[in-house]
Amino acid sequence: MSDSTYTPPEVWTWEAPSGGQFASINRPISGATHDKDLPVGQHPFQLYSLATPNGVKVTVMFEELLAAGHEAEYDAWRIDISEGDQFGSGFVAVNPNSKIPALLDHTGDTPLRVFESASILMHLAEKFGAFLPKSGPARTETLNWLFWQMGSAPYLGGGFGHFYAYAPEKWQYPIDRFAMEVKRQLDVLDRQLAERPYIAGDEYTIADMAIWPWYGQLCLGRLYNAATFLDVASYKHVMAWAEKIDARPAVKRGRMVNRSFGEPEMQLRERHAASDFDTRTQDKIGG
Ligand SMILES: N[C@@H](CCC(=O)N[C@@H](CS)C(=O)NCC(=O)O)C(=O)O
Repeated sequence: MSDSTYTPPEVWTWEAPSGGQFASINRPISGATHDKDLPVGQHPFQLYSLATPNGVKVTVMFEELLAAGHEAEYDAWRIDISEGDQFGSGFVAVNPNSKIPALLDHTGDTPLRVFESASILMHLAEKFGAFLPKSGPARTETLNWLFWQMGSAPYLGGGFGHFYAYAPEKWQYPIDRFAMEVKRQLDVLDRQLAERPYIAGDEYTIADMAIWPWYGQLCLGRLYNAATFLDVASYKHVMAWAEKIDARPAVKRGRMVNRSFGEPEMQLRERHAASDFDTRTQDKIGG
């Protein structure tokens, strides 16, 4: 537990859990804690994930690829990070960093592991020639924003979200620090979106798919219950873009995959076929 009188020891040691949501899964070491193989389904792409913003990036990409007519059928298996599934030996073999999302691509001679959500988005975009311009300034600008997201969102999630919503107490110093940074980032996006319909230009790309689950859903009031606190309504261009992307059918489906919270009709805990959206949501199968 930290307070203003805390003096860091010379060498940090791992003591009692620090409290707050997710304290039980935080560890200072990497690697597997238990033996557990991953399930493998029938499709070329095996996704191991959860419907957090980082997970939603990839399920939206798969659903957009399928909607555009690409042969991107996939099995999506739910990794329950609150239960420590990310520390099973099979998962660690696919992502040594023990974070969702992780993908096994079985389309080649040997299964190829792909981890880090931006790496997965790029891998799929290049494989199918979709949602990433092939060359030139438009490609560079798309990658600029894709990597902007990867560098920026930890301030939103691990910084602001952690201290505003999950920490065991409310401390003004970290909340001020990260609220200021998140508002600055929203302003960056707002100025960019004032000039163009999508984040990297005229086309909907993997940059939108990476940024929307975080900043779009924050503006739609779905993250940390912080929309009023951050006055998201004042970022009018981000707001309009967030609503436009939210209205895409593939985005709605992508949000449902590997989801185990919220309205039962929005929860498709595992996805193995397109028909699962009609027949296997939690309101239909219960349990
Ligand atoms: N930079 C990674 C971040 C992934 C990440 O932080 N995933 C979280 C869920 S959103 C996770 O798996 N957390 C489990 C843990 O920290 O043990 C990516 O974009 O793929």
